[in-house]
Amino acid sequence: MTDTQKFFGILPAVVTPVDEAGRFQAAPFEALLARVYVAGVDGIYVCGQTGEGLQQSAAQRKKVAEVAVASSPASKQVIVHVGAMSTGEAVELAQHASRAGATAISSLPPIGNYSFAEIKAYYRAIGEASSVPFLVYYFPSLAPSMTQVEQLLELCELPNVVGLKFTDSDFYKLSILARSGHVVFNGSDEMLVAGLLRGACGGIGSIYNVIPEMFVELYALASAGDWAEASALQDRINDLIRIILRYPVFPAVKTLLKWSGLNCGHCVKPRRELTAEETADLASRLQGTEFAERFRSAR
Ligand code: MN9
Repeated sequence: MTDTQKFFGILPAVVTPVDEAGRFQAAPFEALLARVYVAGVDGIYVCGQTGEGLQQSAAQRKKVAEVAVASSPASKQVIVHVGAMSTGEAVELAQHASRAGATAISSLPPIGNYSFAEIKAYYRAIGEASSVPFLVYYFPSLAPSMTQVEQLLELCELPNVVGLKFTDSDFYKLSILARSGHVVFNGSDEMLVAGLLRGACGGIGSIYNVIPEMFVELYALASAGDWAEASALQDRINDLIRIILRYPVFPAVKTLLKWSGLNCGHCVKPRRELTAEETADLASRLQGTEFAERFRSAR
């Protein structure tokens, strides 16, 4: 099986349930995974931005990765984000995830004002430490020195790198990467249909936590070439995303999960909770939408 056949479909960037002190809560995490797999997702992306990997200790991230692998059917893709503030810690997490049974690893660029040469050395070290495929996480606002398509193609040549998680709206760039034979996951949930049309093999996203089956259906429609229906479904999804984006995304997603009967606790500080006013506003905006019933405990 080639890499482009091995990676596909809908992968929620799953939230990490934590208590008020930021300690990982395995039981709601297992319940969330069971729920998204029942909805038909093809895998999960663990401890990324949505999963607040960078806000947790390395020891806790290893635990989350282990529970993620243990709670996933063997046929599902478990991609563990190992990006960290230092190359050393990212390498340690990459080695751990490879041993723990992850399907692949992934990493954001190092956060800070680094040159492309520094970023490339970081990715090389992680790729060399990994024994599973590696997906670079392209997120231009976090790393302005890593935005040119030639640079991204260069990173795709590093050891074990098979492609990227692509969070941008430049679908010209996306299409070049995909046509060059690399695995490209779309990262902007509100533009998934556009990414799929231009060659993404699937999508990884935070909104998939709350409406996984709608994204599964969108992917099925796109795979069948039914672009008109896929686009209409994207519009329905975006009615919810427009509401969510009025607030900080990750606490909003956790609030919606709670309202759908799955308490995933808090976000890791310094990420704040929604205020009482925002929570009431979110609840009232859901009223009368097709999502009202799903998040019924908001009433
Ligand atoms: O890349 C996610 N982006 C971030 C993935 O986590 C910053 C997306 O899933 C967005 O949260 C989503 C809403 O804008 O598209």
